[in-house]
Formats: sequence, structure tokens, C-alpha cells
Amino acid sequence: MLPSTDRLITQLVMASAFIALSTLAHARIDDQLDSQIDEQQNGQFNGQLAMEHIAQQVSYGPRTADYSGKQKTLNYIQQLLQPEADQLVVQPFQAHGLSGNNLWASFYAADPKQRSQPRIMLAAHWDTRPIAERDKLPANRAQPVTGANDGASGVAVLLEMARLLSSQRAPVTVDLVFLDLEDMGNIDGLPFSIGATEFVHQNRFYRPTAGVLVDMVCDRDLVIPQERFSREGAADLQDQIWQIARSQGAEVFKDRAGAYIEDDHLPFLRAGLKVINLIHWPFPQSWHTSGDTIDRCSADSLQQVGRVISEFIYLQREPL
Ligand code: 1BN
Ligand code: ZN
Repeated sequence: MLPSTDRLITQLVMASAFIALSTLAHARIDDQLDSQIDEQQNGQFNGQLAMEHIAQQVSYGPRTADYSGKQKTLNYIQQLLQPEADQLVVQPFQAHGLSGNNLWASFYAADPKQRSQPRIMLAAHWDTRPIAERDKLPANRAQPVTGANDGASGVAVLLEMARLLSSQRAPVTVDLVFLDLEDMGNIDGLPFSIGATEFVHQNRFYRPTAGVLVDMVCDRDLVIPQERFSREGAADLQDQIWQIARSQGAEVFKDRAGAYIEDDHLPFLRAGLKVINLIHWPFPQSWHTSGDTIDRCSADSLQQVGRVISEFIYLQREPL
């Protein structure tokens, strides 16, 4: 039998060892939980990372003819996707006396048997408008827009989606299509959607099962009603997207009809393809003004849109 002081010391040492071990065990469990949460978050569309893609694009300046930002942005998209995509093509074109480049990156389905069908297209325009004709100051109206929302936000959603697709292929092939020369409409008699029209002509055999166009999706007061041409040409697809939005509580998606908006989905719809447009409507005050800057953008808006699209891609609940 130990004398009572020794016994007390032994008990204290054992108790401290126990506390130290259990603290260590707790620390390990906390670490494991943290890394599980990190893993789950990594597999999720991250609005903050999408914001960084907007910051990068606007840092290059306007993405319109005669500005170095145009080539820098094309390089940025290409360099990010080249090592990750299963196929990447830049498709130059000439139309209406202008030169442009559409860029098309494919991420094949996880199961090679599903490689060619079904396949989903996600599209956005990467150019920006050369004039801010709606600016309240006449002096600004001849200047190009920054296009944080109108241009960079759609590209940012596609690039953040590319990160997810790179780390885990989807059950279907996903094509990310970056369209040029969307925003030349009503300048010197030019139409909107020049690049999208060229893309459809150049790729007549490309028939994705479904397509989602994202345009102007970063505003902090983002509102996306059900665009009407999309409703008329691809109601089932629009319903599927809105159903996911409802289930996620993504409140930027509104359960009401929007306007008829002539955007890059129209050439696809006219070719008989099911492509819907996710677009802010009514257009925000900053639209085609010098105020289309990143301070009006929100990571949360981007994340709501991105998470709805990623669930659509990864967890197809109904056949397309
Ligand atoms: C969307 C963003 N658009 C241009 N920038 C297309 C459009 C232009 C839609 C005018 C409606 C009216
Ligand atoms: Zn525009």
C-alpha cells in the first residue's frame, strides 16, 4: 500500500494523463470534423471563389475590341481550363466585320459509356459592352463598361463550376461554352449574340440534351424570374431548375414569369435546343453604365445560382 501522499500524487498524474489524452482525442476529432467540413465545402460551389474570378477579369480592363483585357481574359480562361478539361477548343470566327473567339471546354461523364449523351451545356458571354450608353453622365456614355455583372459574373460561375468538375466528374458530360460578342447590339446596326449565332452555325452536330445560360447573376439584389423565351422553348428544363431552387431555398429564383429577353440562348432555341436563360430582371440600375462594378456583386448571389446549377448537374432526379 502506498502512503496516502504518494497515492494522491499517483492519482493526480493519472488524472492529468487522462485529461491530456482525452484533449488530444478531442483535438483529433475536431480536426477530422474540420477536414470533413472542408471536403464537403470543397465539393460545393463556392461564391467567394467565383467572386475572385470576377475580380481577375475586371482587373484586365474592358473585354472588348481594341483593349488588351480581351486577349488577357481569353488567356486566363484558357489557362485555367487547359489542364483540367477533357477537351478544349477555341473557335475563332468573323462576322459582321468583327473577329471573335468562342471557347468550348468539355468535362466527360464519370462513366465512359455516358460520354456523348446525355450532355449538358453551361454557357456565358465573356465579352463586355464597348459603350456605357445608359450612364446618367453623358461623358461616360462613350466609355466601355467594366462588366463585373454583365460579362464577368457568368464566366465566374462557369469557372467555379470547372473547379468542381475537375475534382469530381459529373454523371453526365458537361460542356462549358464561353461566347464572344454578345454585347454589340444596337451599336452601328449590329445585332446582339453574334458569338452565340456563330457557335450554333459552326457546331451543327452539337445537340446537348439541355443548356443553361447564365448572364448578370452577381448583383447583391439579384432577382431571377422565369425568362419567357426559355419558358416557351424549354418549360420542363426551367421547371426542373426552379424545383431545385425551391428545395434549396435559393430565394434569388422567383416563381413568376419574367420578360422576353433576347440573349445568347435564342440562337440555340431557334435551332431546336432546350436552353434556358438565368438572367437578372428587371435589369439592375447599373446595366450598361459605369456602375457595373464588383462592389455591387455578392458572393451569396453567385453561390445561390451556382449551387442550383451544380445540383442539376450532379444529382439528376428525373430523366432529361
Ligand atoms: C443582356 C446583357 N443583353 C445585353 N447585355 C441582351 C439584351 C439587350 C437583352 C437588350 C435585352 C435588351
Ligand atoms: Zn449587356
